[in-house]
Order: sequence, then C-alpha cells, then structure tokens
Amino acid sequence: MSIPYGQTRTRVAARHALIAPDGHVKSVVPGITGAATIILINPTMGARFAQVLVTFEAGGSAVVPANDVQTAGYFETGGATLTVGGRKQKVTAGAFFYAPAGEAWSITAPKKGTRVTLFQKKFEPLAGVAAPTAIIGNAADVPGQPFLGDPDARLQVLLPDVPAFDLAMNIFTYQPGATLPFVETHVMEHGLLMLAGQGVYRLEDSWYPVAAGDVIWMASYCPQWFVAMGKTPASYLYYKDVNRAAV
Ligand code: UGY
Ligand code: MN
Repeated sequence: MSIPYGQTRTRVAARHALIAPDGHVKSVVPGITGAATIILINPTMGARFAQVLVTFEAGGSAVVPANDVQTAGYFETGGATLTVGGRKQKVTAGAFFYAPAGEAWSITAPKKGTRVTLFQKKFEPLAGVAAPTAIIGNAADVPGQPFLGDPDARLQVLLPDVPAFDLAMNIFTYQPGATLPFVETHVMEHGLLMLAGQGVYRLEDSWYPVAAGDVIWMASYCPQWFVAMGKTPASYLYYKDVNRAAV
C-alpha cells in the first residue's frame, strides 16, 4: 500500500515511538558492510539500548569486535553463517543468538535479503553472579507458554530466564482477538518488531494500528496494551531489560 505524499504513520513521542517502514533511512555502522542498516531505536531517542535492523545483500557481513556491549540477535528471514563464542553454525530464519559483552561475533555469507534484528545494550554485571555465555538457538525449538493463563496469547522466552542476564528477548503470538490482559505500566523498557499479522497498540494515551514491519519503542513507565485484529495471528519480537537493582 503506498503512503500518501508527505504523510507517515511514524510518531516519535517523549515516552514512546512508532517507526513505520516508510521512513527508514540507512546508517553506516562500523563492522557492517554489504547491508542496509537501520538504527531504529538508540539512546538519542531516550532509550538505554539500541535496536538495529540489518538487511544483507549477497556478500555482505557483520564482523563485530569484542567490546562492552552485548548483542541479542534474531533472524527474521534468510540465513547465514553465524560465529559466536567460538561456535560457527549455519542458521536459517527463526535463529537467534546472544553474544556476551567482551566477545566478538560475526554474520557472514548471508543469503540475499536476510533480515536480522539486533538488540544491543551495555552489560551490567551482577556481583557474585557469573556473566552469561554465548547462545545460538532457533525459536522453533522454544515452546510458547500461555501468558498469565491465556492459551491464545503465547510467550516464547528465547534467552535463559536467570539473574545473570540483564536483558530478555521474547516472541509474543496472539490469536485474532487476543489481548494483553491489562494495560501494563512498568520500569522495564521495550523495543519491539512486529513479525506477522496486525493489531492495535496502545502507547500512553494513543492507539496505533500496527502491522508486520512496524517497530515500537516503549520507555520505562509507558502504559502499554495490545489487541490482535484481522484474520491471522499477530506476533512480535521484543526486548526488555530485566533482573537488576531498583536503584
Ligand atoms: O514482557 C512484557 O512486559 C510484555 N508483556 N509487554 C508487552 O508485550 N508490551
Ligand atoms: Mn511490557
């Protein structure tokens, strides 16, 4: 569907943002070549993390040296060779990975059009708890659990739910008509990518029709609610900061 000249669904507010694909502009990011790289969310917006969409050309690569940033990544489409934590593996759509701070990682030999979402955040160590180690997995192997007892709203928790991790990466899938059970208001931030379907997202006091490809930033304490609409299930990938002290 073409967007009328001079218009967009994108809205950037103080405590939330909806970024529609029609407004994407590429950035050059060190280490990523042969790809369209879109920095969708980052600290300039007020966030404490970054969400980056990388769409690879054939022959592209992401070769990221070790630094104090950890990365959680999700392959939405395509496939590539992924090297993380000394493991080198061919991966396809649905694959995810976690690269701890202090470890280099790379994506090489991508199929043309491979889309990868990266969530990046400086790691906050927890005294007395060993830092997390590298992970490669596939969402197809992670069962979806009913969310607060609702079998029509299922949550796949991709990374281990243990105190060592200061971030989570989950996939939420709703049958048409299913909702978040209440309007959530919480200290955790979210970065979100609509993977499939459509629905309406409430962010603070605004309601937005959203569909696959849309990205949302929810700041700490942004009231949030979702209803899946349309005839097919809606699903989204999202980031959350977790497991650290209140002050
Ligand atoms: O994990 C969450 O906070 C999740 N229920 N939030 C959301 O989907 N907006
Ligand atoms: Mn939430």
